[in-house]
Amino acid sequence: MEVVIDPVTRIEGHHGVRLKVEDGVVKDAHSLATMFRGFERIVIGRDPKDAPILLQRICGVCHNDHRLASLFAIENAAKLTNEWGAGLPEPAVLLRNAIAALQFVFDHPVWAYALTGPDYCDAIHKTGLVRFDPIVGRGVKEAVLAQKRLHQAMTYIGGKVPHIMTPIPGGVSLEIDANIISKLISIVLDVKKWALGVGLGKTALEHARDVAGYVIDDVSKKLEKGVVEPPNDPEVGKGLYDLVSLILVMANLGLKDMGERTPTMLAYGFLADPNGELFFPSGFFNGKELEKFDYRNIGEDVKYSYYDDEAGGSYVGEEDTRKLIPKYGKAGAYTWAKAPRYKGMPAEVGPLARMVAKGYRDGWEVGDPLDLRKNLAGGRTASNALARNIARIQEELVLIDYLENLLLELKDYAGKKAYVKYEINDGDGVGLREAPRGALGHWVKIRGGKIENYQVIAPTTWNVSPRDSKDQMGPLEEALIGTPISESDQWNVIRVIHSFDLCLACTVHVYSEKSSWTIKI
Ligand code: NFE
Repeated sequence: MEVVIDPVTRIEGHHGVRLKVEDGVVKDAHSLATMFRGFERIVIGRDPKDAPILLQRICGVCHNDHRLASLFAIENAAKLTNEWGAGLPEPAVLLRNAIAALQFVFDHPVWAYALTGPDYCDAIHKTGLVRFDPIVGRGVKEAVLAQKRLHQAMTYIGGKVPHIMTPIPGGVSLEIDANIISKLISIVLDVKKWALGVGLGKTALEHARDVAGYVIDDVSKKLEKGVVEPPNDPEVGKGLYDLVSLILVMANLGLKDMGERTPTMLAYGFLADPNGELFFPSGFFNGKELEKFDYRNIGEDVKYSYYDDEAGGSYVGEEDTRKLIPKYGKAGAYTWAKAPRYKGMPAEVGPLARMVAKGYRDGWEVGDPLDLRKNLAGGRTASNALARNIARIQEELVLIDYLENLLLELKDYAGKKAYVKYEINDGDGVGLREAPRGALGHWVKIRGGKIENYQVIAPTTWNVSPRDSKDQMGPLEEALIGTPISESDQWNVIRVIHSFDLCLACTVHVYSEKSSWTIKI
């Protein structure tokens, strides 16, 4: 039978899935982005310095990510910076990194507590693991209080939230003030205490290893005996340790391999220091090994998207934005998302892809709870819902450490200039970074002081991608195949979808229930 879940809830934006179900499992899946988004068209013909302000409105969640990606692209076109934003005065690079990391540390708990957490509520009771109740009760309250503090911190250096205002073309409209940085450090230490649920004796990274170790040592062994219990530590049971419960509940439900797909994964890299060294490296895992990343391999296919067939291209930087013409009702098409491809292949983006790229470069220092390294080297998949959930939790902890160190470093730059004045008339630029949901890229062509062409690929576009001209499914579509589903229980499908933490607002703006129409722009 066909099962349609539309809208999918507890995501950002508008999404649906159309599933073919046989013998209680998903046999085929179509991922539906149900809104059109025309932001790239909006900036054509404008002053490039307007683009970051307009394009950050793509999303109220990752507003700073789009603002920064757009700034990177126009500063790159002006030959001030590389594609990752390195090249500006040091305080500007570091302040932008602090804003970005604060956003990540804010955003992952939204996913954990508000978006996917409730997927596991009934399972918590079914498996008898009621100690995990924090996810739906006390934990949510504590997470909201921690998030309030993180937004205060972002406001100190971003001006306001959402839609921060201080990063501007050429740097940041703010000098580093030692008192403000001290306030930020105190907030981050409070958040760290919340996240770890214990004293501050260990780094968050050490805790991340503990989390990873706990999963390796205990879950697989204890699963053989039956039920997996939470860590037996009186201090555990607050903050992100609650999130370990997601992993444990999944394991207890026997969902270890759910949401699996061919492990093609892409990371653009993120958090360049003033010398250009990336804290999160770039890389493309082609299903067998990690390849060096080259953004010129990124193209977009529109065979199954509601756009004119000319709207795609083999290199996104050469696509013509004026050809982004909506064609609702196009034969065969089923979504407003395009199909981004790397060397012609679909690729999953997000914390798991970042952890894989970082693991290859840095020796899996954050722990390798699911034997990703062994699985990937052995040709087995390591891309599944459990791995995505673990990676997001680990990344939260890794970034709390990063923030703490960065803020201490920033104190030394008090009173130093964080801005360089420049003009741009002609140039092509690329802005690459990672947003919480994955790899984010902005591409711009500037002629005669105006934007001639602009392209954005948001992380969720990669993950909710439809099929392409070679009929290769998008990552979420493939991950849904094989998921158990019944008339009374569709939770597993939702759990798989939420493991990608989708944001359709970033992906696709105009909605109509009419069956056939064309938007005139
Ligand atoms: Ni709208 Fe976003 C993030 C970006 S979407 S939330 O993270 O960029 O995938």
